[in-house]
Amino acid sequence: MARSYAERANTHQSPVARRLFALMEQKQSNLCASVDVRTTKELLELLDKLGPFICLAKTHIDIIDDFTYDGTILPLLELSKKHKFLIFEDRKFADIGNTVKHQYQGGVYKIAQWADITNAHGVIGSGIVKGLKEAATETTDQPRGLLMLAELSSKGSIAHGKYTEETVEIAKSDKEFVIGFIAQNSMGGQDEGFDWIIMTPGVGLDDTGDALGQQYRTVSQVFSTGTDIIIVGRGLFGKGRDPLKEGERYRKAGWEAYQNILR
Ligand code: 5IU
Repeated sequence: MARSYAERANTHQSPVARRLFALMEQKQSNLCASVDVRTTKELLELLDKLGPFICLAKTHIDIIDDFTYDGTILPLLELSKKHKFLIFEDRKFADIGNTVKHQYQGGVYKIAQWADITNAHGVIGSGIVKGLKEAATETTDQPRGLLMLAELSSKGSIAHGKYTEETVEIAKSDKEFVIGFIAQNSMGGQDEGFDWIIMTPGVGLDDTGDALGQQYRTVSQVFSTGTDIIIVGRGLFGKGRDPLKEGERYRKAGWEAYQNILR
């Protein structure tokens, strides 16, 4: 039987994961909004609407045309406090430890300063976890968490089988910093003392995919294969959709699916 978010909020090794589970329980939400929009105004307006329904906001900060730290990040952090959600920058780091350390800390975006969670590909080996952990520790005393990319939702993805298994091995290299996976299935680990969080993109209640290789499964389908958090983008705010209505619809669907697996 699945363990409750409330229980995991008490026992997880990572302070970020504990905070996330506590928020999920409090807001009755396992919904992560993926807000792939191009302007600061759209980003902030959308998250102000979706805020009450989500536990996590997933950003691609490098697609914001008018990005500035003060104009984009400071109000984003205000919104995360106002609505009580964490921030996940979907950066998908994929270089040697020394390089990702600079990419996480520096440049224009300074991700380690503001994102509670980020993610990385396993292709590089465990040096990537070490490099990112060093960057987080040097940058802030706020807790930070990393997700490894174990499986993808897109058609023809080559991340499966041995690649996924090796990525899971890399995740084991840091029990406190690596909090889980972006994946389509459970990655196990419980019998070895890991409490990995599975976050799943490619979730849609009305569509089966898009023209560029995205594939959607429903909320109940992804919970049946071990998801903890559903990542939803265009299902919440795509053309003709009302984020207030869809936010509550996906929150409710996610919460009901979670309660069903607890039974
Ligand atoms: N995303 C995926 N699938 C993946 C990975 C990331 O869709 O396997 I890894 C990202 C891309 C986008 C969001 O930011 O999740 C999904 O958006 P839509 O729900 O609009 O398709």
